[in-house]
Amino acid sequence: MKVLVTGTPGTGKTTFSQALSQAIQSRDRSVQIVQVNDIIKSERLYDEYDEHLDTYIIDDKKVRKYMEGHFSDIKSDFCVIETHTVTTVPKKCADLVIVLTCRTDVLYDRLQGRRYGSDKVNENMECEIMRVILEEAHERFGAQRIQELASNTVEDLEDNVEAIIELLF
Ligand code: DAT
Repeated sequence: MKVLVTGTPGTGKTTFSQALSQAIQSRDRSVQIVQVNDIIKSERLYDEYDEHLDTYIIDDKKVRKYMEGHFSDIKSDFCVIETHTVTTVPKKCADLVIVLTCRTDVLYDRLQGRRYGSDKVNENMECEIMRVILEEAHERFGAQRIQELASNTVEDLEDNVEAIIELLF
């Protein structure tokens, strides 16, 4: 079972993916977290690095091709794929798509806390306000596979893990 966790940077993908993976393991099932960003960097699946926005310019097709091969090697019961670029994930690599969303005031504080430059903060704030990733996920994977979850508080995190565990087991 492959679970894609996506959302604007700062919405809580890493935090949620780790909590979900722990909950899966505590039910005696194996799980692997795949961080698409790490793969893009380690396998050099990008075209260039944009210094101004502190971001990699990605060749989606190249990443999807690599991901297809990568997934055929994964033997764990569950795979949690984490990325904010849904277009890098092949359609068959996500049975369930979780889109985390965040209140703008909460997200702003989290992004500021990362000491991002103002352009990068603004870009990500706009991405969240315009619901860009949610829309891309709908286009790519269809509404039936998508769960949109609010990710503002620790209570949200606990509720979200519980809700997804109920769906998966
Ligand atoms: P992402 O992986 O989407 O970039 P993250 O998991 O690194 O986001 O989280 C960004 C920050 O927000 C980090 O300091 C942890 C915190 N955080 C994440 N989810 C949260 C939640 N549901 N409630 C409170 N804080 C949260």
